[in-house]
Amino acid sequence: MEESRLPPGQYVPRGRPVIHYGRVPSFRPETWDFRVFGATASGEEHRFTWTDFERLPRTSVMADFHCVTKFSLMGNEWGGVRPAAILQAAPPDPGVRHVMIWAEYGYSANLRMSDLTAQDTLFATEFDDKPISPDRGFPLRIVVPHLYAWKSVKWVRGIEYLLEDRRGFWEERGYHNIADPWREQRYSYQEEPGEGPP
Ligand SMILES: Nc1nc2c(c(=O)[nH]1)N[C@H]1C(S)=C(S)[C@@H](COP(=O)(O)O)O[C@H]1N2
Ligand SMILES: [Mo]
Repeated sequence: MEESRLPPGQYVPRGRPVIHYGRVPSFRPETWDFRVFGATASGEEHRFTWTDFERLPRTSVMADFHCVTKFSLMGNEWGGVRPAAILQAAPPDPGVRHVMIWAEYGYSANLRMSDLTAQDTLFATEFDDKPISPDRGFPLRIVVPHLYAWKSVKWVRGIEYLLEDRRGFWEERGYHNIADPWREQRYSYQEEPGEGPP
């Protein structure tokens, strides 16, 4: 593996580990929805059904992915929907600089708007040209390859637009608010002033 592709302190494991907290949820297309709420431009919540979601324009992203426990998965191909398509269909208030990505069972991760709109960030429904497997986030996960992988929330169910930054599940439990693997931003004690909410 090219060394330049591996952030400091990371290694390439054998196989492709799957990890998450809690159990794998089941998917029911009739009841599944994707909610966009919080500081929307209209003040209203937007709701996408699975059918609505499937109609959004699609693209693919090839990217590596770095877990804070130090393994990296290299060269993954994801297919899905760019966050821009959702921001367009359900626009945020102009003051929104942060979002919370919400998943089944209340798992969450916060992102800066600039990380959500980064060119490699994707709401993925496919992994290596097949629907994502249930344990990797079926039917929908976000991939944010330029941040540690706990921000790549599996089983996503919505976005909350935030006027002020707020910590997600692992960010509240001692992990870094920004989580850039190239700067080894692993833990919240490493945060510089301005990198996280008080
Ligand atoms: N909903 C949810 N998403 C999650 C997690 C989780 O516990 N719940 N774990 C995160 C962590 S810590 C990692 S490393 C990646 C692992 O993704 P993988 O199982 O596809 O390797 O998923 C992330 N997304
Ligand atoms: Mo992780």
